[in-house]
Amino acid sequence: MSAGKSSFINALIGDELLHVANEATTACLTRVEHRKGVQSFRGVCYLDSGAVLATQRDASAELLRDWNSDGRVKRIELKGSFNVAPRPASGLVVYDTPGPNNSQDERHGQLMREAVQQIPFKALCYVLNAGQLGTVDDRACLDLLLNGLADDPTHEIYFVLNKIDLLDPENGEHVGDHVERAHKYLSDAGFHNPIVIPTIADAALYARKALNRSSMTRLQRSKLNRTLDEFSDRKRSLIHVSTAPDAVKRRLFKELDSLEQRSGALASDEKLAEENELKQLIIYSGLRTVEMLIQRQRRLAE
Ligand SMILES: Nc1nc2c(ncn2[C@@H]2O[C@H](COP(=O)(O)OP(=O)(O)OP(=O)(O)O)[C@@H](O)[C@H]2O)c(=O)[nH]1
Ligand SMILES: [Mg+2]
Repeated sequence: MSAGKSSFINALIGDELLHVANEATTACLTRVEHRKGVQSFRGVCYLDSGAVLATQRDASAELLRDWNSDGRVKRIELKGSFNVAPRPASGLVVYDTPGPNNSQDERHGQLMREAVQQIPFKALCYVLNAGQLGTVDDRACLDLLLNGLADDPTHEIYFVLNKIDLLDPENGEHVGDHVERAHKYLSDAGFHNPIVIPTIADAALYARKALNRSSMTRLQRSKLNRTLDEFSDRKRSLIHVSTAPDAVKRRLFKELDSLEQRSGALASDEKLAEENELKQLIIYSGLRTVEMLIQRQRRLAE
C-alpha cells in the first residue's frame, strides 16, 4: 500500500490520470488501455454484478478518486492514448490494483489476488517501497506469486524498488545496498534471479508532465528540480545497480550517452537543454528500464 503503484502507471501513461495519495487510495481494479490517436481517456465504472454504473468521456484523477471511494464500484476501465515518446504499440493494457495489505479493508487484498489469478497478463510489476523491505504481508503476497507464476516464463515479474530518493547516502543508505538486499530477500523467498529496478516514480511522472507542458503544482516542480539536482552525478550508477538483463542495460546506457553527447551543443538553448535533462531523468529513474522490459516481453509474446 502506498508504495507508488498508481504513480508508476501514471508515469507510463505520461499523465496524472490515476488518483494518487499518501493513504490507501486505489480501491478498484483499474484497466488502462493505450489506443493511439484517441485524445482524452474514456472511463467506464462497473458494479460487482458487472453492470455499468457510469461512463465519462474525459476521465480525470478527480473522477477516479470519486469512483475509487464509491463502495459500489468494483472495476474501472480507461481507454486513451499514452502521452509518451516513444509511444508504445497500440493495444498495450496495464492494470492497477489496490495495495493488498490494507488492514482497514480486506477487500483490497481480495481484489489484488483475484486480479493476479484471473487476468491473462504477460508481465507483472511488483512495486516495493525501498524504505520498507521485508514486511510480513509482503511475504504473504510474494508466496501467492510464487505458487502461481514464478516458474512460468510467459509471466515475467519485475520488482520495482520505488522511492529510492528517500534513501540518504550520507547516512549510509546506498541504493546499491538496497537493491542487493531486495535481491537477496526475493531470492531467499524463492524467486530465481529476480529483476530488481530502483525507481523514482513520482519524479519520472513530473518529468513527463514537464515535457508535455502539463501544469504542475509548486511541490511537484520542486520535487522534480530536487531530483535533477540530487541525481546528476549518479545517473549511471542507478542503471548499473539494477539487476535488469545486460542487453537492456546496454540500451539504456546508449540512450543516456546519446542525450549527454547532445547536451553540450544545447547549452545555449535553455529550453532544449532542460528537455534533454528531463529525458535523461526518465532513463535513470528506472521508468525507461521497465518500458524496455515490457516492450521486449510484448515482442516475445507475439
Ligand atoms: N518520495 C517518493 N514518493 C513517491 C514516489 N512515488 C510515489 N510517491 C508518493 O507516494 C504516495 C503514494 O503513491 P500512490 O501511487 O498512490 O501509491 P499506491 O501504491 O498506488 O497506493 P495504494 O493504491 O493506496 O495502494 C503519493 O504521495 C506519491 O506521490 C517516489 O518515487 N518517491
Ligand atoms: Mg494506487
